[in-house]
Amino acid sequence: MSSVKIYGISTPNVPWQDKPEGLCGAPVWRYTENPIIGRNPVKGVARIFNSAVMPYEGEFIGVFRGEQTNGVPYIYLGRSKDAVHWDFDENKIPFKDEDGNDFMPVYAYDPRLVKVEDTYYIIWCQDFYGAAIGMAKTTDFKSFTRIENPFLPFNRNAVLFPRKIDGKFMMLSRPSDSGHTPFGDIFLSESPDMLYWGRHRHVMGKSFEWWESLKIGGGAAPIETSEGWLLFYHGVAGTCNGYVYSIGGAILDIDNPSIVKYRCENFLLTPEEWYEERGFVPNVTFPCATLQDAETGRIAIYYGCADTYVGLAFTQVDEVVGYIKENSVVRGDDAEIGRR
Ligand code: BMA
Repeated sequence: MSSVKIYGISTPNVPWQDKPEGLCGAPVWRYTENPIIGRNPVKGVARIFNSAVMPYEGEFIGVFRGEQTNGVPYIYLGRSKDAVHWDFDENKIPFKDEDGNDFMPVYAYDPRLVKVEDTYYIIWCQDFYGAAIGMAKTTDFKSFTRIENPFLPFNRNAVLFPRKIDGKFMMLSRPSDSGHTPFGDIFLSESPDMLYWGRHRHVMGKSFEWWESLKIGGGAAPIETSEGWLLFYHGVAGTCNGYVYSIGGAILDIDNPSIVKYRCENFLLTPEEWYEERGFVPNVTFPCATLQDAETGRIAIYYGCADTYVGLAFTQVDEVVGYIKENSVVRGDDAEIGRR
């Protein structure tokens, strides 16, 4: 039993391997059989990465960024009994709009999947006269209704909280430009109805730490714990040889998540294995989802590797929260309510 409590959906069959002996640095360790999804995973798709999974009916379901063989990314549904071995639909997710007409985004990437009350929401990046956030909902993973885009362009990175706060849906996002944005902070927006979004607040900025000194972006849906919302996010360094994407950790105030309580000055995971360093875009570890079990405190992190593969890493809630707190540096901007 963990001393830091996890609230929300529990997943007793979360994939797991014990911490290896001699691990130094952050208490996050890779699955020894990584990557869990290799190249050419399904007909017409060259690579799957930056994807999100959830428990569903005792097994697992997920939305996957599939880079088609024509190079255009789209979202595919996948199912798994153990959350490690996945079967993918050959067809793209067939979205309909709210009038029942077919809806096919020009492109769709970096999907997140979050259950709020009885509905599953998919949030991704798509073209809206430039890169912007697209959304759809489903209750059965058979019909998918595209709902209104929450934000104006440009924004390429968004994830919902798994429950309402004070009666409002809450979403983290990272306003950007339409390209390979060389800047970016995480913001929070709220909505009473999933249609109108406002009361925007600044959550966290890029930091002085070199591994996240260019930009940051929300990653997996925040995990509700007795210490606050545990957020795994990505932080980017701009090097002379291109961007490097690492995984960071922070804890946000439970009632007002625009306030950062703790923020780890060290990365939790950074590219160092071949499947993270080598691929379509080298040196990328990009978290999009977690599975967690309240009883044991086990957390499995799903992350995209080098824009080519999906990797799995593990941590334990007491250890990772302890590490974030011990190594926390929260600067003025982050501790504020974030309104100017
Ligand atoms: C970001 C997004 C991600 C990608 C990353 C590294 O801007 O496009 O999908 O993983 O760049 O290429």
